[in-house]
Amino acid sequence: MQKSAVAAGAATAGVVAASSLLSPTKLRGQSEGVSDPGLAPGQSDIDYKPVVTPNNPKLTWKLVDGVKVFHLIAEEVNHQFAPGLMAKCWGYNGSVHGPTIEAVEGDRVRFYVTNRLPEPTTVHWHGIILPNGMDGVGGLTQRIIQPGETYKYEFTLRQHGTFMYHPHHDEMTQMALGMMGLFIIHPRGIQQAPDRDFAIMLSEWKIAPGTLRPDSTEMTEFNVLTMNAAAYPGTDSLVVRQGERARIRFGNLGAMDHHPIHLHGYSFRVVETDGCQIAEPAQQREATVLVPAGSTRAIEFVADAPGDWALHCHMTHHVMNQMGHDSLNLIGVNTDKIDDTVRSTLIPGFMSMGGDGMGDMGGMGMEIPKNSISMAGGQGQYGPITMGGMFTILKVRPDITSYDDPGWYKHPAGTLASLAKAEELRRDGISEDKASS
Ligand SMILES: [Cu+2]
Repeated sequence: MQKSAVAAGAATAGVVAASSLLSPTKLRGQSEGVSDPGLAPGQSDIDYKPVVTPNNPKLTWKLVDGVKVFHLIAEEVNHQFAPGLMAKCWGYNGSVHGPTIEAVEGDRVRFYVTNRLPEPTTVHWHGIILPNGMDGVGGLTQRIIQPGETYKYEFTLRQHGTFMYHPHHDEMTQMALGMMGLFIIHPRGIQQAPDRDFAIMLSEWKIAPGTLRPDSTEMTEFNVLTMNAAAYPGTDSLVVRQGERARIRFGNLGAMDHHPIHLHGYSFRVVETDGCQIAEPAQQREATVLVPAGSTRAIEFVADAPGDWALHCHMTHHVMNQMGHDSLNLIGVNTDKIDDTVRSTLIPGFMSMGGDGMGDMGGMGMEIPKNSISMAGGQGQYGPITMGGMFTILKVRPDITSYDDPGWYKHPAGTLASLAKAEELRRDGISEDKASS
């Protein structure tokens, strides 16, 4: 494709279609990869507004003869999911997940991939329109990259949206150990860009309490659920100034689960599925967006309501950390005798948990195995927050001058749930003795 033809396509692309640089009648072939030089490299804050990836770095690049050149190094990484939980994972460039790749529609990109793992790997560019031989499927479209080797991928970006990258060799092992990343392609021009643009990769892990290796053979019992490889309270908040237009992109490369991601306080529009923009009349308004395995979704909303708004997976076991899994069901059980017996015969100081529910476990500071995190999250301004894992906080504030974490929201008088006063109960005819009065 000639540069002028690409430019003409880009000028009319707008928000219409992800594959806007492709003529619908043009057949895509193997030659396009080498004959398509792309456009002039897109520049930050001129051609695009950078995305924010909480808890995760960006992949840097350099310009060589008009091509953006990136270098991914697949390697073992000691990764912290939250304070108190480390694991030996596999990632890229010292990061788990891999750094976010960010580029612009029309860019020509070249990726060098160096394999420092003990086994072969490849990189697949998930959702991206490219020549077949650049698709990164070991055995099918390329030879696998042996330990110590460096491979080269090169193509021109012909779409914009939210995409991903991951190995396509020994996927079960390599992705369970953390090898995945976001690949954001911006449209050319910042006119349409939201004020705040966040991107979050969802994933799931099995890390037995006290161990250091994620278990890649696990099929169902995942006990560390993450956003950008962080489990709450390790997740960074998403900070937005009141009134700004915000976009949040989600990708899901977890092994087995789909994640219904719920945002409190807002109804948002689902604006993108798998890197394809949805025309405005067809955008669904929702409060929960399902992000299936192997998919991306993007939502947008005007952040008109100030506050600390929970943003989390609505699978209740996906907002639990390690110690909430595989425990005994003691709901309704009087555990006094069990505790006495265990203390006197087995473990001095033993205390069973869960007879009255599990909410206490967030705040008890009970002793847990080395290198593990308690089932529930952190401490909020009003007490323990009993969610961990795939949970973070959207912090919307008026008149902030920086996007540093602003701390807890100060609730204006009369806008905070509080203990009912006796005169209020009397006034409204509420009897605490008779539930059905
Ligand atoms: Cu989930």
